Amino acid sequence: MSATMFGAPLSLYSGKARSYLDWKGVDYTEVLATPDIHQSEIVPAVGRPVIPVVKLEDGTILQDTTVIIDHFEAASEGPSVYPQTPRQLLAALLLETYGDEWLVIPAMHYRWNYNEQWVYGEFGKVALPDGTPDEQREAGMKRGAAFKGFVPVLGINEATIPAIEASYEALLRDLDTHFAKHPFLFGSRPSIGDYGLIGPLYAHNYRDPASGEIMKRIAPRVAEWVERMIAPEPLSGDFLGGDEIPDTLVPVLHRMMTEQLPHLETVAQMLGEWAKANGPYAELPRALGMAGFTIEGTEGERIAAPFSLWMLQRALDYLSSLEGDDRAACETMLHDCGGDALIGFVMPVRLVFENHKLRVEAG
Ligand SMILES: N[C@@H](CCC(=O)N[C@@H](CS)C(=O)NCC(=O)O)C(=O)O
Repeated sequence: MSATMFGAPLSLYSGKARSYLDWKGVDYTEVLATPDIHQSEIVPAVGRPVIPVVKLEDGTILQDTTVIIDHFEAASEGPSVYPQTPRQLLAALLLETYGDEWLVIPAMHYRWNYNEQWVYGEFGKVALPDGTPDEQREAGMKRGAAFKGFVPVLGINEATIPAIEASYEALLRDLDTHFAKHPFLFGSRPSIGDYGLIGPLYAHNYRDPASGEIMKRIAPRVAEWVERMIAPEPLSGDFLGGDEIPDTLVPVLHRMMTEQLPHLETVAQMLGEWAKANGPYAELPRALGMAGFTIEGTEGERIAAPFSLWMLQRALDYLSSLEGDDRAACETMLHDCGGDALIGFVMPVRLVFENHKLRVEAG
């Protein structure tokens, strides 16, 4: 018996987990996360209908792609998706946070504003795998409505759409330049940063037809990277020597520091206030309210997700574990990509993600 992944073709985070498991050579079977599977397997174990979920041979349930990846990284001594050198590891952790928690904005924008009718059919294939296309479409519209509801709370609206598109297209061009020189972010091996980016850039922005057309037109080499990511040669490749951060990644990191980091600073402030009011033992809500952001000079507001700070905390913990030359090298890298605010970034409280729940660490 092998591990099972409950997922779906149209799901952002399923795409992230699947491409990792395939590169890692994990023996697993993917099972479509139908409503029956949610009811019998996922909700009883995780507490809510969410994918992807991995069920190990001994019945252990893993949820959250980062938890899934870390489980299989710890379980084997083979090649790792975590670079072993300071700048590459820090940059990779940051880019995982950027892909997972920020690029969901262009992913959801292009899905719902360019592919809405098509994607209802895709939701229907998961909700009612044996239904006729008409039945699937109807079921898909019901299921899809919940996801469409995320569009405005992610800050996607008439006022912000031009900026979201300008930023996304610039990102595609920057990545296209990068992938002209390197197969993956840090060389010939995919890193945890590549897995962060693949979620939005595969399931939504490559696989959704109208979005895929945009990617292939503006950035054909990004589409080729997606194709390498989803059909990998297991355990292959190496990270660049000398802890090199390719120059071509600086604009990508810079975009993260300009857009996502100031938003996360606001979320951190809100978390501090929430923790004062609620104490360490309360379970955190998925959103602490709405928090501002600026993309390409346009202001918007999106939900303030404390989970994004849990992701960032991983990078901050790594940075604060460093001393001497390693720390200096990372600080110079952050400075060069506009990330000075990360050097002094103080989490108001520590976050713990345990038993599928996010909470404030006591003490
Ligand atoms: N951070 C999580 C996110 C999982 C997630 O949000 N999955 C989406 C589908 S791609 C989902 O099931 N959303 C429904 C929900 O969370 O209510 C991960 O990395 O696994």
